[in-house]
Amino acid sequence: MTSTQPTEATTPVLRNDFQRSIADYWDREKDPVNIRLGEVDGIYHHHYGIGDYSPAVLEVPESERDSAVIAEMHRLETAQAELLLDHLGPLTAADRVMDAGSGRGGTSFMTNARFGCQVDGVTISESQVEFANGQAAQRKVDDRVRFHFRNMLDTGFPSGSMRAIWSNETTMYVDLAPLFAEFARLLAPGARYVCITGCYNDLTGGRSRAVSQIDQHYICNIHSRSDYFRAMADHGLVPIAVTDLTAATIPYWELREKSSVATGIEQAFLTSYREGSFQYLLIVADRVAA
Ligand code: GPP
Ligand code: MG
Repeated sequence: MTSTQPTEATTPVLRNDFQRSIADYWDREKDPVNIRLGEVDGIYHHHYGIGDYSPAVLEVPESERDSAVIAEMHRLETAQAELLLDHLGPLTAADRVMDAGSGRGGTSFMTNARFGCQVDGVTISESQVEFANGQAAQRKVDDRVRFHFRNMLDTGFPSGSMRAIWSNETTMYVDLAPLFAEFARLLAPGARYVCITGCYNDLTGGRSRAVSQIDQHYICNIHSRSDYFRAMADHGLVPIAVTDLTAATIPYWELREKSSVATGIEQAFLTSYREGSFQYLLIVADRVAA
């Protein structure tokens, strides 16, 4: 059986000022759009939603409308994570998987609940590590679900130890070549990588104004669609399914724009998705031995 503890990574967790600024952002982050949604059922997400919202939530009496909208947004975010999980398996309790950029742990807990597998989440935010490990203890799964202050570019986990890896809206924080090199090292032959991401559309050219606004808002660097497939091909990650979720995520942003927890970035997402300069993709790939 492989060790559950990371071995020593070869570099410091935070490698440069850019990574320190990202860690600082997430260490401080306590936005109601994430906290209030998480409080609905104790699953805290750091990603967006898919599927149609029920228009009825906008018609409930005013005193309860805010809570109804929050619960509906949370339902759409959970539906997004469920779709990601649909592509991770089959997994068993004997398997070990990694959440690359694990946030407050939402997708990790859902994965453990569905498959019983061991989950290691990595994030460069120490506050997120502390929060998510607290959640694991509270949920009594801390023997199976663990969060680590680790850099997903250099996790320190043993080679070939992971049966699956996912990144749920985190790849825009790193360069894809070193990221997929690390994933290829960690994944056993035939193991699965699932990526949900926003990427800019090569067909419409470079970064649109709205895409640049999203980059600035989150201090990230959104990659192009072609960047993903080139970097995957270069690192033995062979796509088996690609789903364009752009149309499916627009309703989430329309509801979020009307909600009390809107953050101001909603228009940039709606504009870029509607004009076609930005795409919300699910990419499923298998690790093929080099
Ligand atoms: C959402 O996290 C995801 C990111 C910050 C990465 C950017 C994603 C893209 C698809 C471009 P969140 O749930 O913490 O964001 P928010 O606080 O806006 O809800
Ligand atoms: Mg959010």
